[in-house]
Amino acid sequence: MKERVERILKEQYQKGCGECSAEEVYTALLQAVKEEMAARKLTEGKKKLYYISAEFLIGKLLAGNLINLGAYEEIDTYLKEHGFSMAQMEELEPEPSLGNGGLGRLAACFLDSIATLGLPGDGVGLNYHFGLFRQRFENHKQMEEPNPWIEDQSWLTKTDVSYEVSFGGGITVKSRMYDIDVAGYEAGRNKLHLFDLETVDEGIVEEGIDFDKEDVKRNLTLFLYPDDSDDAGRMLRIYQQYFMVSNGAQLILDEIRQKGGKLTELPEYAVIQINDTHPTMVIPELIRLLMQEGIEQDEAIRLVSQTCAYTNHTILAEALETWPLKYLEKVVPQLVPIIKVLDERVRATTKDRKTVIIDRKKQVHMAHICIHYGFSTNGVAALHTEILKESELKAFYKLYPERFQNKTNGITFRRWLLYSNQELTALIERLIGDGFKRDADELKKLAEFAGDEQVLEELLAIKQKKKQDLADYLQTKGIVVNPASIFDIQIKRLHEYKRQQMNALYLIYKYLEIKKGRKPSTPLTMLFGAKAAPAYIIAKDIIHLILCLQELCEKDPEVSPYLKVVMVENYNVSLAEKLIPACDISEQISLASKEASGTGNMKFMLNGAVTLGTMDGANVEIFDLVGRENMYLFGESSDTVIEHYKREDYHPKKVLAEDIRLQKLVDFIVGPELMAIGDEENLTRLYNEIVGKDWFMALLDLKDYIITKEWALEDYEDRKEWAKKMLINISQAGYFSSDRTIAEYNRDIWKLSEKM
Ligand code: 26Q
Repeated sequence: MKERVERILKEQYQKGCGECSAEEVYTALLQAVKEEMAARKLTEGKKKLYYISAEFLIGKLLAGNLINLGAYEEIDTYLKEHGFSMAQMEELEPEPSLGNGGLGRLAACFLDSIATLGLPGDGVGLNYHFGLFRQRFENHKQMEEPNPWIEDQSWLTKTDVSYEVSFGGGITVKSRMYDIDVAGYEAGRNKLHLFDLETVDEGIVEEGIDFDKEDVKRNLTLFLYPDDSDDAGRMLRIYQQYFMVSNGAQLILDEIRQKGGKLTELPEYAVIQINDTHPTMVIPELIRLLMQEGIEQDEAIRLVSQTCAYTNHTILAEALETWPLKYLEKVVPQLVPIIKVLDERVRATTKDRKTVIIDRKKQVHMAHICIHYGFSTNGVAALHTEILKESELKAFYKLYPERFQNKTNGITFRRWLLYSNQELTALIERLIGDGFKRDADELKKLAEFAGDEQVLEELLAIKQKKKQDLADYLQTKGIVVNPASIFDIQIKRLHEYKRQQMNALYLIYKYLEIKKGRKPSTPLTMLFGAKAAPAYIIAKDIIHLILCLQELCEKDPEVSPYLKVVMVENYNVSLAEKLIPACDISEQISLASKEASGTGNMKFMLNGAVTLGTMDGANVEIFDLVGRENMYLFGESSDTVIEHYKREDYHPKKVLAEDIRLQKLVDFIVGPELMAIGDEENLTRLYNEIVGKDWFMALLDLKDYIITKEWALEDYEDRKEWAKKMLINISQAGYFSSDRTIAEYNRDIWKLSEKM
């Protein structure tokens, strides 16, 4: 790799590494890595997986690619020899934020594991010119800015693949496919195909992004849509989705023909994993294309149904996509007759109107298409899948019990351990050898060292080092944190169900305790990172509250030595890589039944944080693995919560009336201290929401949350016992390797042969 870099520097700048600028070295590195990857053999097989997703939150790629190519250390040393560093290179790399959060990041982890396991499988998505907005804070409020990431030199490689895609109103566009190579860890190579339009015009951003039909050619792949149910009616999103799936479908059929296959053999050549409902239209689109090739409708439907599998990532009713039939008639009129046929078939075979595709209000239920016309439906954690089967999708489960299965999410250990926590990786390797890098289950061997004081000391020393690293990094952004304090971290999209507001109420509790003179033995630093969808008013009010609390603590000399609040700006993958290894307490506090899985919870566990959480999503599985001793559980169960919703018997006012202390915490939101810092409108609106509605029941669990968190903070004082908990968490984290998840997808759904 070093030689490649040298050669490129010579060719392009006629200089050696020592005489080049950091930017020049970065550009050469990028090219060298691309060359090295291109030289790797592509993983091939008769049958291929197409993981189709509106989001791939790949994050920066340089370091991860170097690790997977086995060249990280070589380049690290090489850079140091010439007065540069990897950290410096990473700062120069723009982060592609081509996803909102969990679902997009999961897709990226999956690509890594698919390549690593040597499975023939490519990603198919869109090449958004601007990723998720950049977040900035001004007057304690979130501001959104465009977030470009494509530079002259980037990971994208332009291909000569191009297709025509037609929309209603006589609009036809020509696509262009760009590829990003995905190298497996010490093995294999696959591709991420991102489709784009050459006519997209970044210049129109200043004029706003409001969509106008005439402008589809200039607008189509300009922006990633924020996860924002209020905005879900936006027509451009349907244009984007259809553009993605039509290109994907054409690519799949082309690749079958290139292999000499017949289109009637579709299920033998392709399996399509539909990542949430966003790519649903691939089903009617493929049926349409097959019929165009002369295949009978019945046969086309059968072939497509045997090829498509669907993953559900949410049970939030408001997030399940339904589109007015009118919109589809306008954007994709060619699909409407097919969707109607699919609906009629459902009506002819089942009496249960809950499963129809087009409902009485002429709304098209995208998930219903996927379940009826796919061969597999899966949830993303054990509890989530149970809830799908027993309540949310019960009517479907009755129809097709054999199609439902669970695939608990996972994360790639290459990024979330080997790269982001090299110190911990080195310790593990010294203790149990390097087998865990290929077989994450081997981490279990670490449990043997639970009584080894020396190992526990080393573990604590590594955590301290990562906390210091984070403190040093934050210092460069003008933020001072005390590395001797407890780092308690909640980083994830801002959503009421994730209950950052409950954490903020704890903060108020702690602030008031300290004011009363009850000072903690070890100071506490509460770190937050979260973007709110631009139109999600209450989410933005919660950010406002946290930023006001940040200032309140900061400016109060009685409090600031003991309690520090930091909400980092523009939380993204790169920040996660710095925050997670430094965490002591991982906040996973969603309302039970609402978080499908969570994957941050797994990343924290792997890095030796102890979870403070509810019995929700994959927390349940973490609990099963580590037990009561090594996790702090609180809150009502999903059964209780679901009952409350059914009976409509949860009232925040009742909870507050029963406990005056909770009332005091909530009142603080609109008290003089915060009103002096923040905005009356925002604080009052949030107060009214919590007191009057509290749809995600933050107050239901608040008391238990406070008690449990206090208990965790107390336990932290016994450093040896705490270190033991850290060790047990790491030792049990192997289950959450995405290699395990992908092996299960392949065993139960895709059935690809590992090598041809
Ligand atoms: C929908 C309509 C219009 C615009 C945007 C959207 C939209 C976009 C993204 C709706 C949802 C999403 C993303 C959902 C998501 O990230 N879900 C998370 O998926 C993770 C991976 O399975 C789980 O771990 C999380 O629990 C789940 O919340």
